Amino acid sequence: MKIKRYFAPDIRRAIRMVREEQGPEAVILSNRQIEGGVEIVAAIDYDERLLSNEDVTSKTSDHTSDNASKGESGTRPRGVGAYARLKQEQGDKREWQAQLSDDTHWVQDPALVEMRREIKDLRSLLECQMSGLAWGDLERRQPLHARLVRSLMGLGLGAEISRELVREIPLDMAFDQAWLKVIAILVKRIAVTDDDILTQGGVVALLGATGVGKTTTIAKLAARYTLRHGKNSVALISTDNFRVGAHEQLRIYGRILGAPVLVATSPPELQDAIGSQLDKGLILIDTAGFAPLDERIKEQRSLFRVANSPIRHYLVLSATTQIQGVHQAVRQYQGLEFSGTILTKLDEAGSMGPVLSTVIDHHLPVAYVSTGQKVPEDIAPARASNLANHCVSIAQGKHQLPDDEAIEMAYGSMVVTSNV
Ligand SMILES: Nc1nc2c(ncn2[C@@H]2O[C@H](COP(=O)(O)OP(=O)(O)OP(=O)(O)O)[C@@H](O)[C@H]2O)c(=O)[nH]1
Ligand SMILES: [Mg+2]
Repeated sequence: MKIKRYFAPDIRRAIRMVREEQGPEAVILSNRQIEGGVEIVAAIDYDERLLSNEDVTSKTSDHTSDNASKGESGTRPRGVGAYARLKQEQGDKREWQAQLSDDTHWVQDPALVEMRREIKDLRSLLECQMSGLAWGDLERRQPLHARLVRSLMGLGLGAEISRELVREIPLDMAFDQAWLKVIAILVKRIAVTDDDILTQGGVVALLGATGVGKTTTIAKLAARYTLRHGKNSVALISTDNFRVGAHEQLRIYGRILGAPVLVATSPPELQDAIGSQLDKGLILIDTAGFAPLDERIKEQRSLFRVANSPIRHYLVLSATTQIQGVHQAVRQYQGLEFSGTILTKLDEAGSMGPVLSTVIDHHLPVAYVSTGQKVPEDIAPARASNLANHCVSIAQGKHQLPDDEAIEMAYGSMVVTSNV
């Protein structure tokens, strides 16, 4: 039997570490919350008799992870190896066994697995029932609000923001009037930055998921800035060290615009590159796009999380992305402060609801909208009323409202989760 202790920031990652290293046969002996994360003790070739046997002391400490067996982790006992040491120190077998059984969590006990599955099924059944009840309740008690929420969700907006937008609407208002009021509230909730990049200049980095249009948008902004402020007013910096030939696209735009293109792949290089171009009114920094769970995002974040940096960050979001994807795109850059967002691919979007819900939810002002591939034509400063109108007109073009079941589920699960 081989026993090892694992530490991870959360239980999911800790279990993944166990699975990756010890495989599906691994038995999780215990888990507990400790400072900074979760500690799991897992065993492979698990033999229950060994744990109750006197010999366990030497066996477990032989195989426990280095830190645990050397006792580096402080005074608190950790994992099975630590329990064994505790036993040695105290010479009290019963106490050790009692502690082991108190803390042990038999994740793979078939009865527990079955029970957990049943609880999960019951929970989703209950949530489903409550979702239907929550929506039914709204329809019965506040029919105007229910109709408005349905229409807003038809624009692709999330359940929570839809409910918020209608909250202040008097219950006895005529629908058409109420609808105009709701759209006016929506307009107020969309913050914009009023052409800040092209008017203020400065050092600006565009970040965002792969293929959302960062490099194309940089070319559009650089071209527009050059048109306004003349030649030699812009510099471009590529930080994409992750892909072969990554700098080429930017170099081509730089050649066309007569703008220098520099490469920087570490914080000092980036600082030097910025320092060498301070005579320019606008320095635009291009970054590599990554899929949401790509580990290299951390490396990229550390490039930009530099104290007293003059860089303003903008998150580029494609309007063609589904709502979960847009939220994830924002979350993956947590820790970086964004001055605003740039919404791209409005020309291809089937709904503006997901990106608008996301920017409202995360309090991100919209700086620009991109409406096509043409450089420099297809970009404009964001206007809240245009965004809201575009959102409504796309949905009107489709002439379809979400079906009852979809609304019940989305609205109900919002109510259920906000009450948990
Ligand atoms: N339809 C449409 N296409 C766009 C828009 N903006 C960019 N594109 C296209 O989207 C594709 C990807 O654009 P890029 O600028 O290379 O995207 P990126 O974010 O730099 O991509 P990575 O560097 O790979 O992460 C290209 O074909 C662009 O022409 C837009 O507003 N509308
Ligand atoms: Mg690019």
